[in-house]
Parts: sequence; structure tokens; C-alpha cells
Amino acid sequence: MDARLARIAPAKAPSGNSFAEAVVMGLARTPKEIACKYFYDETGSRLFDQICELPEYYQTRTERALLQRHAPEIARLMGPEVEIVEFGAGSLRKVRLLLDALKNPRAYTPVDISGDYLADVVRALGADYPGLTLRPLVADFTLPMTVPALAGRLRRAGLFTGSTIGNFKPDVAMALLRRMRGTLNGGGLLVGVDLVKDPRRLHAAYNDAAGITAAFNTNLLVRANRELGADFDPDAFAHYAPYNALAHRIEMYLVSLKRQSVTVDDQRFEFAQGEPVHTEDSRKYTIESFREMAARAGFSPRAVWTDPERLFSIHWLEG
Ligand code: AVI
Repeated sequence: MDARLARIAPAKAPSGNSFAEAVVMGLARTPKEIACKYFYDETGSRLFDQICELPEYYQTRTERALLQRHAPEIARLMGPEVEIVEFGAGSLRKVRLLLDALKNPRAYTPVDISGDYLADVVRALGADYPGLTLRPLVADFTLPMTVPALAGRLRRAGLFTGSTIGNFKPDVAMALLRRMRGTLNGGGLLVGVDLVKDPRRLHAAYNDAAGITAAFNTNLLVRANRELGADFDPDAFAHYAPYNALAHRIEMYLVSLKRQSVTVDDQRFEFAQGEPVHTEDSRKYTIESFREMAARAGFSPRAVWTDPERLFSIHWLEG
């Protein structure tokens, strides 16, 4: 193991919130549901990386371009010698843009639920930033967690990109922001937020021609088969992702194409033909509605950057 990684052993948060429980409890509900955080096993994380590169999925490249363009100003706002804490770190591609602009960043703490994937990407990052203390934390950042202070009690700046905030119901999103504010000990938070826009553009982003989003959604069933010994026939479920224009959200479902029964963890679940399993919501905000929510969570919303088409926004919230 890399010496800088060995200095702080990757921590594993207690879960008590396992995939098996989530699937069994979610399928017993009406309507049926499986929480979207379970998309991200190793295959799911890699499929999500592919989604980010799709021509229809404008979010990632727009956010990346914004980060690149405004990195010097963001670095100034974050200040020198910070510890970056990234919530839901993913591929770590975006943090590199900031690390290149920051003045003497001291430490990087990526928090992600997908442990194997995190270990791989952190190893690659470590090779490129030899002076940086790396502290990968395998944890579900939606649950209460502690990020212990490093020696010298470094000032923290948070990173929560990719509009992941949109995957939470507004009250949960606000509670999450409040908790992040606590973790950051008075440091600011940089948040990427997808914006309300032409519904056709949104629809295309979640119904890509190559079928990668469909594979990402269906991977939940493949994962349940592999990890829980379930007997889903993934071909007997359809990916369905309409935009609910009233609620400003994409809603994602796996719809049963026939009447069927499935066994998970020795429990049998009946599906009617056309019955949906709700797997994800992806909420879109206006700049104002997001700033209001951040303020209610206790942050002081400061700078906001957006692209000329106003597809995506990046917010700097002071703690
Ligand atoms: C991670 N999250 C912000 C993505 C989104 O757009 O809501 C997940 C995703 N689901 C389908 N495509 C991408």
C-alpha cells in the first residue's frame, strides 16, 4: 500500500443498512422501491462513469467546464492549506481541477460508499499528487459519520458535485446539507446542482440512445441476483425514466413487463404486469430555490457560477 494511504487506514462506517434489508423492505412496500444509493457497486460505478461521458448527459462536462473556468476564483474562496472533504467522491476527476488551482492543499478526504472503486481511484490520484495526505473514507455519507481531525486541525472545504443533492427529497437534502456543515467545522461547501430546463433535454439525458442508463438501472437486479441469490430476470423489467415537470424531477423506475414472482432472501415477491419499482428521483432546482434551501440548512450562499445555456450551476456556500 502507498505510504501516504497507510498513514491513515481507510475507515469503514458501520452500516446496519444493508442491501438485503433495503431490497426486501423496499419490495414489500406499495409502490415498490429500491433506494438509488444501491446503484453503486463496482459495475454500477463504472456504468455511471460511462453515463457521465454520454453525449446526452450534459451535466458532467458542463460542471467540469465550470470548475475548470472558475477554479482560480474557487481556490481563492477556499483559501490555502485546506483539507478537501469530498462527499460521494466517485471517479475523483473533478477534484483534480481544484487541486491544481489550490494553494498548497494539505489533505484530501474522499468519502464514498463503493470501497473497491475508491481504493483504485485514490491510488491513481496519489501517484499524481505526491505531497497530499490522502484519507479515503468508505462510508455512506447520507448516514451520520465522523471525519476525525487531522494533526494541526486543518481548515476544511467541502465538495459535493455532480448534482447528487438532486437524488434526495428536499427535506432529506436539507438535513444532509446541515450535517455536512457540521462535518466541515465552519468551512465552506462547493455544490454542483442541475437546473430546471427544457424537459426534452432532461428526458434525453436519462434515456440515452446507447442504453447505458437502462443498464445502470437494471444493474440493481443483477446485483441482487449476485449478492443476495435473488432470481430476477433482468430482461423482464424495463427501464422507464419520465420527467415530472410539476415536481421538477426525473423519476426512474424498473417496470415489470409481465406478471411474475421473484425470490429474494427466501422471500417471494409478486409483480403485476406493468408494476413499477421506483429506483431514483433526480430533482432539478432553480438557482434561487437551491440558495433558499442552503440558507435554511444554515449556510450563507455566496458565489454561484452557471454556463451560458443555464444548464448547470455551481454554488459556494459559506459555513
Ligand atoms: C448521481 N446522480 C446525480 C445522477 C443523476 O443524474 O441523478 C445519477 C443518474 N441516474 C441516471 N443517470 C444518472
